[in-house]
Amino acid sequence: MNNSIRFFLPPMAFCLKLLILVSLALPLHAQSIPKCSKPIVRKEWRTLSVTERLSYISAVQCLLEKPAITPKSDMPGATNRFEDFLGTHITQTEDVHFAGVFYPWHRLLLHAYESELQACGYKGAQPYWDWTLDTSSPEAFFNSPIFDAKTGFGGNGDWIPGNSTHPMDGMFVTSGGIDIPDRTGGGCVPNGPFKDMVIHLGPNDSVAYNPHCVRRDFSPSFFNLSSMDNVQDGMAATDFGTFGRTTELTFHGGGHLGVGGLYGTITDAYASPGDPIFYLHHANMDRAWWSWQTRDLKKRLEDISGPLVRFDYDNKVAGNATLDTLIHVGATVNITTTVRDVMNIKGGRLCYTYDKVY
Ligand SMILES: *[C@@H]1O[C@H](CO)[C@@H](O)[C@H](O)[C@H]1NC(C)=O
Ligand SMILES: *[C@@H]1O[C@H](CO)[C@@H](O)[C@H](O)[C@H]1NC(C)=O
Ligand SMILES: *[C@@H]1O[C@H](CO)[C@@H](O)[C@H](O)[C@H]1NC(C)=O
Ligand SMILES: *[C@@H]1O[C@H](CO)[C@@H](O)[C@H](O)[C@H]1NC(C)=O
Ligand SMILES: *[C@@H]1O[C@H](CO)[C@@H](O)[C@H](O)[C@H]1NC(C)=O
Ligand SMILES: [Cu+2]
Repeated sequence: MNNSIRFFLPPMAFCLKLLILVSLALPLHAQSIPKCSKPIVRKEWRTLSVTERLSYISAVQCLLEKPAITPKSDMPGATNRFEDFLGTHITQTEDVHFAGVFYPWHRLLLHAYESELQACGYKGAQPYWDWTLDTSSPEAFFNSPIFDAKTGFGGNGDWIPGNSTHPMDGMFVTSGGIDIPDRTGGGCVPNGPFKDMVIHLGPNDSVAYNPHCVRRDFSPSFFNLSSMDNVQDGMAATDFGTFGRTTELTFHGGGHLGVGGLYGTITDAYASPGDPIFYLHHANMDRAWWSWQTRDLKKRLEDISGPLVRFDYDNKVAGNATLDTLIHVGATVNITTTVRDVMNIKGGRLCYTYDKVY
């Protein structure tokens, strides 16, 4: 040590200062990533108190009453804040399904929706619907607390005849041509806080102004795709590509086709977020992904793949999604970020967790 340094710092103090500098440097570095010390906890719908359930429902109704932010020139039909989210799903459907960003994109959408509910005074976290609690029988499914007429989202629609090749006059087949032999409904939401709820975008990929009711068409055998067997099968996947590709068809399909059948809103590949249940279904999708991630967290916080172009699993058209692939949710929140930014639900822009994992 030379004399000039010794002049300012006696040797002992110099060592101390080094120690302080080193110990400061570590937390400073960590601080550059926003800290998530108190994640909000997402819980299963039926485990919320009645008051909590009603406050969630009120917040959704608040979104339905707030004016849309999306410009009419982009989306002539978008009429309220709830439909800003519906619209961003409609316009991006073909980029974010059967593609690598399927799970990350929906994680971002759910986070944005959850924040918007909180801006409406909701104090909790986005609840999820664990379908595996309801697949044991058709009765269990029909009587799920999620469909409760007072403390839930209302039940099945009235019976409307028809099939995929011969729908009833004036009815739009939302299932994309899939026939649903054991469907049971098709009518508008018959009861509960969302009775006869009207959306103004859709069906299918239309963002024109088209008021129509939200429909349900319960189909027990399709709902069974969301069974615990299929969840366990997904959990057994050893890489994200297999996990994503398999489960988008199995338990993801179960929630959509089981509740939406042939005519229902949530069956619609584009306009499914027109049914408020969509967000509880997709919260459980996100929980399934997180459950899978936590089984080998260090590795799976970075494991992403799957085609950039939908259905291009053999990469004939383009490559795979990576951590640097951009995802976007607009216009309500207008977030553009990378897949990397949503890999960890307790880091980056996200700060939530689940009370239970699979
Ligand atoms: C799902 O399948 C099981 C086994 O076949 C059956 O017992 C059960 O009733 C089915 N559940 C529904 C909702 O149809
Ligand atoms: C659909 O309905 C039409 C008219 O009732 C019937 O002729 C046809 O066989 C049905 N198709 C299927 C696949 O059930
Ligand atoms: C839904 O929209 C897609 C994309 O424009 C189109 O290919 C498909 O034919 C539409 N489906 C129906 C039933 O109109
Ligand atoms: C894309 O990801 C899949 C797994 O999802 C993998 O099998 C395939 O090799 C990857 N393709 C490229 C070009 O990296
Ligand atoms: C969204 O944000 C981007 C910049 O991040 C901006 O260019 C764009 O105009 C914004 N869009 C809307 C609808 O606000
Ligand atoms: Cu979707």
